Formats: sequence, C-alpha cells, structure tokens
Amino acid sequence: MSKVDASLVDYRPPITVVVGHVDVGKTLLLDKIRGTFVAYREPGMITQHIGLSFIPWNAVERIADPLLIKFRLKGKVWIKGFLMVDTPGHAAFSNLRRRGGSVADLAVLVIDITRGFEEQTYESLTLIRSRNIPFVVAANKLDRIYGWEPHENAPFLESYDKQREDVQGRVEEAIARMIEEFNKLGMDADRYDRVRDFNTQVPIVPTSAVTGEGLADLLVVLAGLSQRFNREKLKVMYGR
Ligand SMILES: Nc1nc2c(ncn2[C@@H]2O[C@H](COP(=O)(O)OP(=O)(O)OP(=O)(O)O)[C@@H](O)[C@H]2O)c(=O)[nH]1
Ligand SMILES: [Mg+2]
Repeated sequence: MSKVDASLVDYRPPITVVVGHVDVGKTLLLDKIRGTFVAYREPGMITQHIGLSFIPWNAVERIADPLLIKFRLKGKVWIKGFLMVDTPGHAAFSNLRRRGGSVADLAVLVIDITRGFEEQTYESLTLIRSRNIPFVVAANKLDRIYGWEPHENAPFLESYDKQREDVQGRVEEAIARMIEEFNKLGMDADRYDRVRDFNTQVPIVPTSAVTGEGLADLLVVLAGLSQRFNREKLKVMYGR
C-alpha cells in the first residue's frame, strides 16, 4: 500500500463559476478582477475565449490585506488562487450553464443591485442549490446607486464608510430588497460583514465591475467559503 504523509498533500484551486441574469456584469467583473489582480496577461488567449481565468491568491493579497486583518484570515489562506469560469446569462444558454455548474466548487451569483432578482437569477439559484455549491452574491453595478462617489478598487467597506448617509441608505434598501427575495425562497441572506453563520446565510457583497470596488471583499469571502466548505474536495494526494 502506498503511504501518504502531510508533505504530499496539496490543494487544487477551486473552480468558481460566475452565473446570473443577462447583462448583470459577469464578464466585466471577471475582466476587472483579472486586470486589477493579475498584473501579467495570460499568454494563451484560448483560455480567455472559453472564459476561464486563473486568479493567483498572492496577487489578491496585496489589495485585500486590510480585509484579511479585519476578518482574521491573514496568514491563514491556503488556497493558491481561483479558476474562474464565465457563463452566458442569456436564457438560450441554460444548458451550458448547467454544464458549468457541474464542475463547480464555488459560485458567484451576480445580481444587478439596481434591478434586484430577475428571471435567470432564480434559474441560477436553483442550479447552485441543486448541486449544493457554496456561493456568494455579487450585488453589482454599485456605482449606479444614485450619488455614489467611487473610490477606485477600494474594498466595499472602506468606500461605503466614505459615502453620504442618503447614499448609504439607498445601498441598504437595495440589499434589504435582495434579502427579502431570498427570504421568500426560504433562504437567509445578509450583507457579508453582517453574516453570523456562513452555514445558513448567503453573503451579499456589493461590487462594481467598473470602479473595482468590492472586488477584494468578494475574493476574500470566496476564499473563506472555500476553505470552510471545500477542503476535502480540493485535496490532492500524491502517493509514494
Ligand atoms: N455602471 C456599471 N456598468 C456595468 C457594471 N458591470 C457591467 N456593466 C455594464 O453592463 C453591461 C453588461 O456587462 P457584461 O459584463 O457584458 O454582462 P454579462 O453579465 O456578462 O452579460 P451576458 O454575458 O450577456 O449574460 C456592459 O455594458 C457593462 O459595461 C458595473 O459594475 N457598473
Ligand atoms: Mg458575459
């Protein structure tokens, strides 16, 4: 029998599918994450054509540092990055989305913060839940909230604190409407920094694919979810 010791255990990056209604910003979100966190361009253009990007964790760490400290994750992240898969939101592509969903370890459900739940939001959610995939909601197009003052690539929490009170109120209202929709479906959800139990509550991270706000928060939550719920699935063992 082959022996396995700790030094021969490794973890593969979680495959993370990005799903949601048409035009909510899935592709732009991935482009912005790549552009912000990955300084170099992938040499193989093919990967981009099939909508696959690798986001190395050490690149994320640079921008996410204050959040890692705040959420006591600093030095504790052992995933090496994410393999992110884009999917088309158009209804005609639901078959492709189902296939994307079958390999996924994690999911990002993108919802337009100004529009809330739409037809393919429900469909994507059904898919995610049927596979029992840990997921986070990216409440995208945050910059479209009336009066929002952008802070390029800032964590959501940092930028939110700098907004006027009425603007913060509009953000809260939009999040509350989303939480209400989740409640109607028998699920619990909350703004990610207010989540008390990641086993039962869906974390919502406001993002902007245009200004880059909230992307650090999104990746930190994904790392947290993955380490908590995917450990065994991601384990790769090398026998001797
Ligand atoms: N203001 C603003 N516009 C955005 C944001 N994200 C995406 N958009 C715009 O919304 C439109 C749709 O963005 P895409 O990234 O193509 O949306 P998608 O979800 O990939 O759409 P499908 O692939 O067709 O399902 C584009 O015009 C984007 O520029 C955002 O955060 N803020
Ligand atoms: Mg797209």
